Amino acid sequence: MVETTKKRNRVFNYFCQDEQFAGGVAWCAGCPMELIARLTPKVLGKNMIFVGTPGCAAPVLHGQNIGAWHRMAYLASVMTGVPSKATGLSRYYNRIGQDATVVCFTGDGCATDVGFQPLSGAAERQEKFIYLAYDNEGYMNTGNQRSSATQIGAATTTTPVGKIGKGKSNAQKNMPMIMLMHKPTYMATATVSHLEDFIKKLQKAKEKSKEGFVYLHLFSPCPVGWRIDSSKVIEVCREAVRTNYFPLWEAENGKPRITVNVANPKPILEFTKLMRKYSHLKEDGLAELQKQVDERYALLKTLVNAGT
Ligand SMILES: Cc1ncc(C[n+]2csc(CCOP(=O)(O)OP(=O)(O)O)c2C)c(N)n1
Ligand code: SF4
Ligand SMILES: [Mg+2]
Repeated sequence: MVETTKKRNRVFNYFCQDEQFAGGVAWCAGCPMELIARLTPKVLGKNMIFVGTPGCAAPVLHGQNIGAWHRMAYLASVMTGVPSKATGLSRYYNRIGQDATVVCFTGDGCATDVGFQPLSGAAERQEKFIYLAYDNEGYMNTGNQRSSATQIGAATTTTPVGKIGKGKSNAQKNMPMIMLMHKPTYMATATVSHLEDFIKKLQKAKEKSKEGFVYLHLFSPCPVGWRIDSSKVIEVCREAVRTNYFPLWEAENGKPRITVNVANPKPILEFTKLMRKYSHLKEDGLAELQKQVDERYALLKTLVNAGT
């Protein structure tokens, strides 16, 4: 109990300090990406530069007309070039000896599809910056189209549910695992229901980005596209962890470790019932989704146990 209170106070303290964003910004009510964006500079400190791409983060990170929504340095990039821009920036600051933490802040569509090649290249070269992908499992800013991060069975505007369509017919690309195979200096998955865990990972990310490439994969459900009540978004994140839909783990130099152990994972229905994205799934659809979740978790456990 005392430990839990201490943890809550540590998180609370972070939220009270040095707010870099305006009080009200143009993100939808309940969007966890806002929480991720607000918390990141509080932990990483002021010497950070956001490099962003078109997507839901952009309207606020870019600013509107001549007004800014935040006080940080920001560089806008095309979706295909964000790690290349970050490479130039971080190399330049290293060359002149100036302390700077360069953070790519992109959606899953950019990370897993449109901008994957330069991300893979930067990871392979061990460029010294942080790549943070907020994963809302689709192209949300353009109208909830499926991306390769969209999970099997999910209803989106390009995988609709009707007489013929039954949601996405193939499984989600296992992006954290793909990035693990690049052996980044540090990588982690995180979400906003477990802020203490996220904060520790951000602190480690900052330190490790001085040595090489860092990848952070943030589970960030979209209340609009997933059709979740705004007040239930944190619960959705928590249930994603408790069902192993989104396990929380980290890896240093390719060696994975689970950071939040779930002793008795709940069935996937406890997660899917909180949103309309999966509300059409019957027994067979849920079984297929459960199979995906179990297979992925088993793979992760095998790699953890092998000390890969
Ligand atoms: C090369 C390229 N392709 C397509 C687009 C159109 N586009 C703008 S925002 C966006 C959605 C990006 O999705 P994601 O990266 O997942 O971010 P989200 O909108 O979900 O926050 C797309 C496809 C673009 N700007 N550039
Ligand atoms: S559409 Fe979804 S991801 Fe985009 S800002 Fe709104 S809630 Fe967030
Ligand atoms: Mg997205």
